[in-house]
Amino acid sequence: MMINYKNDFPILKQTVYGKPLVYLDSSNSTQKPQCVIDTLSEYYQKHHANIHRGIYELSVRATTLYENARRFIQEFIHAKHTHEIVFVRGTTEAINLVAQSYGRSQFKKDDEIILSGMEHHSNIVPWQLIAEQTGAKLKIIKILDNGEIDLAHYKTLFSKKTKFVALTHASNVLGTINPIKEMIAIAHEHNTPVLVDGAQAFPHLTIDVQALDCDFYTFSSHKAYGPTGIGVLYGKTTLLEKMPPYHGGGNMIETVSFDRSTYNKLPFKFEAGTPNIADVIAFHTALVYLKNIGMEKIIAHEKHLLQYATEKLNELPNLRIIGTAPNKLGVISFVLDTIHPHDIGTVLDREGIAVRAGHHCAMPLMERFAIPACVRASFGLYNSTEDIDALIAGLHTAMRLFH
Ligand code: C6P
Repeated sequence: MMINYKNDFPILKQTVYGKPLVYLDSSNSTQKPQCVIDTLSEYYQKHHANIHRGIYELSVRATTLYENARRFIQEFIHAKHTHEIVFVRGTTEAINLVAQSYGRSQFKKDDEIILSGMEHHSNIVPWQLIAEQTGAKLKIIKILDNGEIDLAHYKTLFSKKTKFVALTHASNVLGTINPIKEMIAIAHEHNTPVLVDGAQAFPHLTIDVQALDCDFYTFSSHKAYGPTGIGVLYGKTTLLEKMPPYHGGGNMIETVSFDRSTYNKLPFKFEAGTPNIADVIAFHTALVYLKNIGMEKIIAHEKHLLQYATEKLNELPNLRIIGTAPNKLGVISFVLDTIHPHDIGTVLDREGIAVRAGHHCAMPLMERFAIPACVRASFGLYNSTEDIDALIAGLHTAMRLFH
């Protein structure tokens, strides 16, 4: 069951402060395999030209590579059509696009938007902005003590005014994998569309948007072994079609005159300007890399790491894991005694161990668990049980230093 792909990631071969680098911050951003780095360099050396415009060989080739990536992603998440895959800068932009385009055209005063109490700021603030602009209101699903969503509470939040539900597939702090299929079905009983924030789930689970029946699904390449600056908005055709453009500019139009413009067909209506061509193509390479390993294998590996780390961390006195749901990603957040999470992060850094310490862009969740911050270790396919042993040793050092 154990897999070891560390050698594919050149960055992981370095030392930090004279210690081998132990990278435990994949929920923040994953490292990149050599094949992704090579694709970027090869693209600029051999294939670059602007796309969808040129009639010459290079432009046709770049356009083909870009559109092949879209087709691969469509198949990877089991979307019905390629035009349901819209390239954006990342999850954050995808959610803002839906909030501003769908929300601005559909919400009115006193309409209600349901979010959960475990959302990342990227799935809170865009909805607050559109609520301020339209007079809509937010309703928040409670979180249980073990870090699961309170489904009973969720069901009570629907009313005639409910217009939208936006939920994370998995929490970036608690690791909880939410029962989104069930939650989407409940929302649909109330004729309410659902956006799923897949930033954390996409790189670590198999995603089938048709089986989930979600209306929108969003994710970022950089958390899935691809480059930064690129992400995807999946949307059902019927919804994307009725939404107005988000950005105006080249590529997204059909005709322009000073009286009026008409818009390009999907997905181009939402891809104004020259897109991030190279990173789309390198994201394709990252997904081929994942597919070749096999998502099932990656899932089993990360589950094993989670179990191992949970057992080891629970052996430490005065350590409290935040988020103990039975169904979790390879993400463990914790607080340790009275040692401030930032101090723990600093000590671990000196040992060559990269973790994240802070509020993890989920301040309402920190408040829910009555903590100012926590330390988070998160795993990728390149991690091993030795990395977790190094973390435990680093925590012992922190405990010695601060007592
Ligand atoms: N979470 C973390 O360390 P972007 O930055 O657009 O690629 O992704 C935003 C985002 C949205 N939703 C969830 C659930 C996320 O976890 C993130 C990014 C990182 O947890 C950086 S704050």
